[in-house]
Amino acid sequence: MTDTLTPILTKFWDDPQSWTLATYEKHDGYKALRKALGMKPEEVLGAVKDSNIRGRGGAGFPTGMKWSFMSPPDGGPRYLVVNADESEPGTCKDVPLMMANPHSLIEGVAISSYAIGCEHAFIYLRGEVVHVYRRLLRAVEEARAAGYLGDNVAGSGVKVEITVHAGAGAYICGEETALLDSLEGRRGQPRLKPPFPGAAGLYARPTSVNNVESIASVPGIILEGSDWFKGMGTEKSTGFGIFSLSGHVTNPGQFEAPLGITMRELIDLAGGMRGGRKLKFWTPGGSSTPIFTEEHLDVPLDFDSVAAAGSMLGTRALQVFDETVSVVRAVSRWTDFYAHESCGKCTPCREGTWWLRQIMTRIENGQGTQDDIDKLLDICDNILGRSFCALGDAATSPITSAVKYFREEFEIGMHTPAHVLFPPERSVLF
Ligand code: L3W
Ligand code: SF4
Repeated sequence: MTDTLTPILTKFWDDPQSWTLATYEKHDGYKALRKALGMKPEEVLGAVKDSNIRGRGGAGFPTGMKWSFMSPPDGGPRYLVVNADESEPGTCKDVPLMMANPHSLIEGVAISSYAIGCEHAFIYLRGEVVHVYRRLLRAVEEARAAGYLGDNVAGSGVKVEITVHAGAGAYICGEETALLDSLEGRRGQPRLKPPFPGAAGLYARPTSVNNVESIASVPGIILEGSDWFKGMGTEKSTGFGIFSLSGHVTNPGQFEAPLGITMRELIDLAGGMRGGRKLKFWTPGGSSTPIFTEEHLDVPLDFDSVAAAGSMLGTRALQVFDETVSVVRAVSRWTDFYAHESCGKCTPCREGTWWLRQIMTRIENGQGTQDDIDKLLDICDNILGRSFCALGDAATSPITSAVKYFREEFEIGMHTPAHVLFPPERSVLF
């Protein structure tokens, strides 16, 4: 760890039994909950709003604002749903956080529920991560036995229960309204918005859907104060975040740092490029965000700077690809993924991703035709902004950005297969 890093949520991941209540309490765990219960719910909400924390699940919508958009209490139930369906290719921050430090999420859920008047919160987990499901169930049991959950949280008379629910493993269930449908027991497909979940969400009741890392950051904001949080990051992207670095770096992993750190700094922290090879391209926020190249290494990784440079910060899933990788093959794999995960509800995405896959496979195999690049871009144009949810748009991002930076490689794909140009045995990935 260097001075550039801000280990907060990751602070004691290396402790033995870091996931237990005893370890969490040793590191001031649940102190923030006691402090929050001594405040009025609107004061807790005010502190989160004042911190300017923006959602850590990809879109960067301000968390406090989302909470204050919920319909006013009417005596009926209100829900907090934690989106723990981490499925964006390259994203690996919520799963390690829930494994190593599940109580930070549970304490965050208890405080956030108190702030928005929710007595029953849900954690919706992607179905494949059975080990995380078990860990969360155990941690919720521990917290309940210690009086941090239940009918009388920490003796305050406040009620907060948590249900941990495992989905069935569909990428679309990370879209907040598809997640709610799935949680209600239906096939997960996006709902029309508005109404936003804040007005009519789970069981048509006011609901806030927030990412794991957003909620796990709340105890720190309450305990240390919103100025402490705003002291990190940039003016419009406050605080810290977990950056997951994967691919061709010497030491891949999770790096918790202030928003605004650059990819150049992060690659240095990860021990540089593996084998001293040259960087070819990288994703700032998973495969759903337009790719970047070497020219973007000094772009501050905050929401606005990344957007100004033509991509999205997304989930800070930084996938690094060196010069041995075929960009066509990498994009082709991502296109397979989107075609497979398209829920089929709307035509541009359902049909368009199928066509993108046909063309990408042709080009990858060196069997592209002269007008295939134009066709790819034309199909992307017909998906982007015309799909029902963000998945359709996301499917176009790797293609349009890869053609922008590496058009030549697509042109070579008219006659030379990617595996000839970039033999897979030279590269661990792809
Ligand atoms: C009330 C309004 N609420 C917006 C709420 C809305 C939602 C949040 C953000 O997509 C992105 C996507 C992926 N009144 C509101 C309002 N809200 N206006 O704010 O909404 P939105 O529509 O900007 O985004 P989204 O539909 O939540 C998320 C990108 O993130 N992404 C992430 C992918 C995968 C993961 C994962 O695996 N963990 O997150 C990657 O880049 O492409 O653009 O809550 O209700 N007027
Ligand atoms: Fe389903 Fe794709 Fe349409 Fe989203 S864009 S609703 S995933 S078909």
